[in-house]
Formats: sequence, structure tokens, C-alpha cells
Amino acid sequence: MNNQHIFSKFLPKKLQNIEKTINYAPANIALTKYWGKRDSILNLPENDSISISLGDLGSKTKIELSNNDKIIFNGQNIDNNSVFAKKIWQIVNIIRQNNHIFLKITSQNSIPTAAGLASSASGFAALALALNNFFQLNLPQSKLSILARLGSGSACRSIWHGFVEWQKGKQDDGTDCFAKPIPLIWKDFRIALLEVDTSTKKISSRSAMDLCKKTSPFYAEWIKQTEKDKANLLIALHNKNFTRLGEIAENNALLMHSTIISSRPSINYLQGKSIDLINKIQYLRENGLEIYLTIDAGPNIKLLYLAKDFDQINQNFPNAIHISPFDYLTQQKTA
Ligand code: 2P0
Repeated sequence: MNNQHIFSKFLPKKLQNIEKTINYAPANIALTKYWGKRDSILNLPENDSISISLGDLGSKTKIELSNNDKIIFNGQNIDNNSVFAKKIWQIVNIIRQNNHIFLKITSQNSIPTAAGLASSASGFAALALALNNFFQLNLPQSKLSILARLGSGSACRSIWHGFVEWQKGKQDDGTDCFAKPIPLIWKDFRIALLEVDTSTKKISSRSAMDLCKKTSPFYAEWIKQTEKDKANLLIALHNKNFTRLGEIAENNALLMHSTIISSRPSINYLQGKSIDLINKIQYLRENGLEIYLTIDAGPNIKLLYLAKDFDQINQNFPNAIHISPFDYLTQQKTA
């Protein structure tokens, strides 16, 4: 399926543009995970997923007119022939089509390296929002979610703040595969990031997903269970039931890692220190502290907790980076 073809029907025949725009999108962490694609060109997932966006940790992207196409990422000039740049221009070209409009794209992350979080989700979401604004497209957010998804699957969830649900859809062209916000504000909900190792991972999520889908004897079970987890998580969110939310998110992440490990040849993102932290978190929980964990395609651990437990979490994990995902609401009001 051709990306250009999917979008051409939503775009005006004649493009207009403003001089420059700056747009922001938050990073996100999945509570029930996306792991496996039904279409690897369009990044269509095998299963639905639910995430929480990370407030002011994310990407700010500026688009402005230029004499030539140029990308500056975190202060560094990016080679237009690199895989990363090609992915960005591919998204831009879907929108600018054959118009000879040259752009300078400057993107800056507010995610500390020690957080061990990928910036691709917030980066592609901020790019989609900025293209929409720069070319005055007025595309609905569902279409911006689709555009961001073409850069990186999880980017479709970063179009929104708060809790977000990404529906896998049924269509081959992915026109029903986008994320939407879950209307729930949970001000006491907290995340803490525990650094284990922030170096680049040895195998990309894309390659690992493909191998896992092709070779894990447990893959079909993973898909079945993660769909159940998603449905139960929606209920837990509806009831603001933190215990259920934590149990579902932790079990889902550990099942994803078990399935990844069962690939042939095996892939393992966890390190000794990750396992030590899993044990510590489970021990603290058995002794009355309500914390849960989730882990993405890497060794770093993310804690889920409620504001009332901050002091105890801080005592036990003094180097954690703390996130209040709903603080952006207060910031917006006072801005
Ligand atoms: C997630 N991850 O739901 C899962 C959990 C990692 C583990 O989405 O190939 O960078 O660009 O669609 O979005 C990471 O995968 O992969 C991811 P592509 P992406 O957050």
C-alpha cells in the first residue's frame, strides 16, 4: 500500500504554508504493549494498546521555509541520506507531494538521556502536528495519528496527552488504525524512570518484533492475552482502580518480555540489574508499598505509583526521574 495514495484524498490540491511553526508532542509509555505488526510498511499492529503520555517529556519540532531541505536534531545537523532523515522526508513528502517547498526541520527533545526513553514516538508525533500547522491542513487528529504512525508505530499515541488507546483497525490501508484519547484525568497517577543502561539497543524493536512474530511458539498466545489485558485495563481506568491497573500493566510487560525471550534465536532486552530491580519492586510490594513496573524494548524499568507514596519511592529509588503525567493541565492553565 502506498502512503502517498492514502493521504492524497485528505490534502488540498494547492498547498498553502505559513512562515514557521513550533509544535510539541509528549513521549509515551505503553501500559499494554504494541508488539508485532500485521503490516510492517504502514506500521499496523497485531493488537490494540494503551499508553500514558509523559507530560513535558517529549519533542519540540520547528518547521520553517529554507533554501534546501535540512534537519537539525538535538543541535546536530543530520545527513539527509541517513535512515533517520529518509524516514522524516518520507513523511514530509506525503504532505508536500511534488511541490518544490524546501524546509528546515529543527527538533529538540526534553527527554533526559538517563530516562532511557525512545524519542521517536514524540518526534514523529510533533512532526505530524507541525506539518499540519505549517501547511494549514486542518487535518483531524485521527489523521495526524495515522501520519505519525507511518514514522513509528507508537508515535500515533503521542498525538495526545493523558491515557491513550491505539486501535489496531481492520483495513489493509490502515485508515481505521489510529489512536484516540481516553477521557480520564488522574492527577495522582505517577511514573518513575529507573535507569539501567541507556546505550543503544543491539536489536531494534522493528527487527525484534518481526523475528518474535515469526519464531516464538508463544506469539499467538501473547496476542490473545494482550487483547484481554487491554479490555481489562480500560475497565480498571474507568474505575480508577490503581491495583488492577498496576497488576495488568506489570503482567503484560513481563509477558511481552517472556515472549521476546522465546524467539528463536532468543532476544533478551533485560539485564542483570533489570532483574534485580524487578525483584526489589516485587519485594517492596509484598511488604505493603503499592508500586508496579513496566518495561519496554530495553533494560530500563518504569515504575507506576500514586502521589501519596512519593516519599517511600524516593527513599527506595533515589535516582529515579519522576513524572506527573497530568501536570501539563496546570501548566496550560497558568501559561
Ligand atoms: C510499545 N514498543 O507499545 C512497545 C512496547 C516497545 C515495547 O512501540 O517499528 O518504535 O517504529 O513501529 O513504535 C517500540 O516500537 O516501533 C514500541 P516501530 P516502535 O510502546
